[in-house]
Amino acid sequence: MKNSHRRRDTSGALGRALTAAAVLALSATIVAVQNGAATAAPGSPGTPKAPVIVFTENFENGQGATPIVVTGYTGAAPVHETYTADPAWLRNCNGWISSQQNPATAPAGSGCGGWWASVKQLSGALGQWAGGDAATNHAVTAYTSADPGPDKTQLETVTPIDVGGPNRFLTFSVDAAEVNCHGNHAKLGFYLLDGTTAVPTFTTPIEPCRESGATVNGIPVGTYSGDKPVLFSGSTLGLRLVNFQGSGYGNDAAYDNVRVLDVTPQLDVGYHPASAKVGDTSTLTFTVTNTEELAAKTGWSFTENLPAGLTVAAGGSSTDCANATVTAATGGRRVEVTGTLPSGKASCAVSVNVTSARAGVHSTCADDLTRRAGLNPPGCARVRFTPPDLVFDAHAHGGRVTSPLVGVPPLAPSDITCTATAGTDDGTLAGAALPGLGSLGIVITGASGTTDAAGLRTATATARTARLSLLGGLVTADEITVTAKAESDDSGRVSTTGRVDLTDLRVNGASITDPEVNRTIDVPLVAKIVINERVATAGGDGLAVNAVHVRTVAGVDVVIGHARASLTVPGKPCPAP
Ligand SMILES: [Ca+2]
Ligand SMILES: [Ca+2]
Repeated sequence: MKNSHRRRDTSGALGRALTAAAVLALSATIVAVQNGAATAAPGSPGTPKAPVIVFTENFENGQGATPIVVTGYTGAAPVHETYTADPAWLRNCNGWISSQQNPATAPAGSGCGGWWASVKQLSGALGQWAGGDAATNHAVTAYTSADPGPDKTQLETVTPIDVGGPNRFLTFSVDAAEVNCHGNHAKLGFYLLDGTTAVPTFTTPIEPCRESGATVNGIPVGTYSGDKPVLFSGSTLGLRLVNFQGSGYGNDAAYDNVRVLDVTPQLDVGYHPASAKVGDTSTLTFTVTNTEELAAKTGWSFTENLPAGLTVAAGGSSTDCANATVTAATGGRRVEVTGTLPSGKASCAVSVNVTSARAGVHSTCADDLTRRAGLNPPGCARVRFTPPDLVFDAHAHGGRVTSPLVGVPPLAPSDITCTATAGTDDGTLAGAALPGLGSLGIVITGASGTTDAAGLRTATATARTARLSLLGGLVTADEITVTAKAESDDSGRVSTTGRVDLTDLRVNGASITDPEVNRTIDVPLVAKIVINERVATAGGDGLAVNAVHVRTVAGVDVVIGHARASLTVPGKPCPAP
């Protein structure tokens, strides 16, 4: 981790967050974490939110005018944090929580002697720097009236701090001050402890004398925070401060307002468009939104399982995240992503095209993430895939004649002709003579195109013809009803059905009931007669049904009871009759 040694910048986002942090009570912030309310809420992709304070220690709990050594200090509820230190940092004027409130005389045996006034001034300068009261602020001081030796632990937490869950991005900040900069400088290194593993928050130690945010009463002070947060794997952490400076010549410093901030980016999910036709694509966008300090967040990752019914569409994925790897196989349901938010970037996104072969509503929520590291969980996003808007075509008539001499056009026709909008048509006829062929009674026909609540479409045609007599009684019936229907399912597939109902049909003296499809009767030297004739139309997306089809040897073609229906995709030619 790189150390920023940032100068305090109260105009920046982190500055504001830290300023806000300074006025928050320790107990309030930790309660928020334990309630699980510390993580940022989803729902505002691209708009960074403030870091969440996981831990803050101002060394004020129960403090008054009497100085104590830091190992005797207990932090505020509910954590009641306590601290240890190497013995070298608890003697020779080291380890005192001091304040300008303290008596003028150094504590007995402290080793501070005549430096005590300077020790107290460090605490006052830090109080003024943090916007508090210089007269009452307490800070942990170390004036090294002897050599402490290098690389020793100056402070370490005893009670693990709950950070709300594993795999969080954490960063750290501390206020520090130092005097006697002509001597050797304190070199402070802070570590986050993951169990026994010490994760450094710096690459070069903090030296307030070398890089300060300001001077207060001649004392260099600053707020120092990591600019490259750590992806911390544990659910609890400890803190350790090591001073690499072994000399007691100089090395006279103090620190206050130790903070751990959760700067985990927020993951959001969204589908655009939110509604698409079956077979078309919608884009599932994962937005990773930084926290307000906009520090780099390196190596977050997640694995998303698409809801059942959705698959990755051709065209794959795209991202503007840094160092990103997106694995999303076309036709698959798994999306695996790793990436980085570069420093200064408010958000980045990963987009994956998805499609569905069937109509339906699909939701993507936090539970669909089988793996998530370094990201706050998303809310839910929904996408609807709707059936295609198929074109209705439906026609019915009671009968028609074509012949070399004179024909009869369709009787009582009903026609819905290749229209995208639902509608109906109907026709009636009291009766008709077919010249030289016979007669028929009342004819009632209907054609319709309908769309149900789920968007599924149906084209229907039906014709009813009564009191049929053809060819001198060769073909007679009381009533003939024919129906053709084309229906779409939620994938846009079309199925067809046909039906012929006959009441007392007689052909050449024989009674015919429940005829199979294309039942053919040959009357030699007179005619060929097909009952329940079926012809596929529209490439299989439609069906034509003739109840009775007579072809005479003289070349006369008679159809009694015709219905045909189809559903076709827009732009295709209208099916031929
Ligand atoms: Ca303090
Ligand atoms: Ca010293």
